[in-house]
Amino acid sequence: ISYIILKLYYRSHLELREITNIFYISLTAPDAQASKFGSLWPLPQKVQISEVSFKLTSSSFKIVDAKESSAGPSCSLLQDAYRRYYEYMFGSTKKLGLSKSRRTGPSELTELQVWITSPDSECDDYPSVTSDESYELSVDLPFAVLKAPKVWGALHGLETFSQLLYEDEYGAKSVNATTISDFPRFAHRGILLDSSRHFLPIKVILANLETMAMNKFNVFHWHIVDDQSFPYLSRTFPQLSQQGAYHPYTHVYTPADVKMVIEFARLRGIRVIPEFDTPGHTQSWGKGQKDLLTPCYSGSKPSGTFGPINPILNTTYDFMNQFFKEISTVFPDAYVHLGGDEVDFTCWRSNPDIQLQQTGIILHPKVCFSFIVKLLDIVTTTNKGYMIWQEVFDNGVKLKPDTLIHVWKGNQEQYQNEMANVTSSGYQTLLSTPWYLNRISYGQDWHGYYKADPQDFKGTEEQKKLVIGGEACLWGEYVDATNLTPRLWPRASAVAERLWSAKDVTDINDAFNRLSMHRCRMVERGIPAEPLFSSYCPREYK
Ligand code: CP6
Repeated sequence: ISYIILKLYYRSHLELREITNIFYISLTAPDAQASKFGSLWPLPQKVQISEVSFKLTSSSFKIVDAKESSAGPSCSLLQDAYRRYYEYMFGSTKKLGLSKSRRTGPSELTELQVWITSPDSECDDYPSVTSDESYELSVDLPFAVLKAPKVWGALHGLETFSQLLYEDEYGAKSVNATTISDFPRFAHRGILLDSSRHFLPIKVILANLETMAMNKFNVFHWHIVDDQSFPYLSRTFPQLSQQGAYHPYTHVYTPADVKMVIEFARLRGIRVIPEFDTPGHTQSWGKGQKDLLTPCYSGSKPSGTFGPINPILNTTYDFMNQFFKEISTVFPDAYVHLGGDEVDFTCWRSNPDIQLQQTGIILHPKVCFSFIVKLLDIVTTTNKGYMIWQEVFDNGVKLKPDTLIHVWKGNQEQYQNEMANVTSSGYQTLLSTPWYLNRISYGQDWHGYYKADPQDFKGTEEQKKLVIGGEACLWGEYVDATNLTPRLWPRASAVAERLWSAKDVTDINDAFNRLSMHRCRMVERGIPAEPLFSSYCPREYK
């Protein structure tokens, strides 16, 4: 009986929501909280919002291809996006047939025309680090126009347009006459998720990709395997996940799952870069691949434990060759992340065969070198570029000139020195150190994320140009499907604005006001993003 009562209460609760919707729809945030940029996040490069406002109605409003556009009805990436954004703006899919019969008011905006201006829209391509993400948006009568050279800019422009909508005091959808010209400050704006410490169900990954698009992030760095588990189902080496995943069927990403993630991301202008971290962080690999890991010794006998990948066996490199050949075909992005961080040398040091190869001298970083040099050669033969954690650079490994060095360690002074060193050696770099979102503390820690600037270090203009962006990292030791989304959002949104908006967008009060509204928007769109501070959202009900 109590179960039935609970169920009834839950239903009446839902109905109440409908009722309160009618009466309280006009609640808006107090004026003192308003930014002159409304709820735009991340802030576009150039924005002009006028006082003139137009109404929009779900029955009349349409998103259409401009006549001159190089992408038409056959571009499903855009058609999909129109549907998505129509739903975000009006709460449901358009009912066909209604639009023609209704008369429209004098100051009603009825159309957003999307115009891809370059002859090649790139509709069927994958996004890359050189993709043109710029767009221009003009909201005016008789229709709004979104111009972009490529579909990637159009996707961002649709998000921006949807952020311009607000409800007037009667709850009617409105938009002000606006001109926006926008492009990203950095080309690489990423989120790292870790699916090894906890398995992340596909739907959590997809919800995260959807939220990334709302924040104009464009790289999903998939730290897919690590010591704790190996959920990647390899066609070539199925025993890796068979033995190394938390569960061989339920806690794996099948080829179909991976394809789905990559396509879902592509439709949102997001690249998927997988990380297969070696030679350390590979305990789970050892379960399904015999002799891959180094046997550790205690004195003259094997201790039964294993260390990093065994760098002195030819079989190691045969395996690596086949494995990365597969990875290069499964993941279409031009880059893979090869890790190389936190290699523990004690096991290598204990192993007599490795000692022998070193002729007794303690040169264990050299062993690591030789492994990484060989791995880099292998990956180069698959025609991929690579990213690596900063340790590989710190150890002086010779790298291809197009290698991306991912900085993750140290305090502010240390990471700024690292950025200076990496760029003075001519390498491109990405920053993550100030954006370890897995670290939590009481209070508004997003302030720190917001203030960090990846180009703040001592160096020439040339060096600053080598900084191609950064990534917010959410390592998985304390995160699974239950808490991932609220822990990531809206804290990662602070990083999103730092990487997209102009360098001088630093007003923390204005940011707070816009981000509070942006967070409410994410909640309204079904993303359980946590609050920034004591507050309420205009459309939340008991
Ligand atoms: N796993 C791997 C990790 C971390 C790294 N690599 C890590 C280190 C320190 C913190 C958080 C995460 N868990 N493979 C470092 C790049 Cl605070």
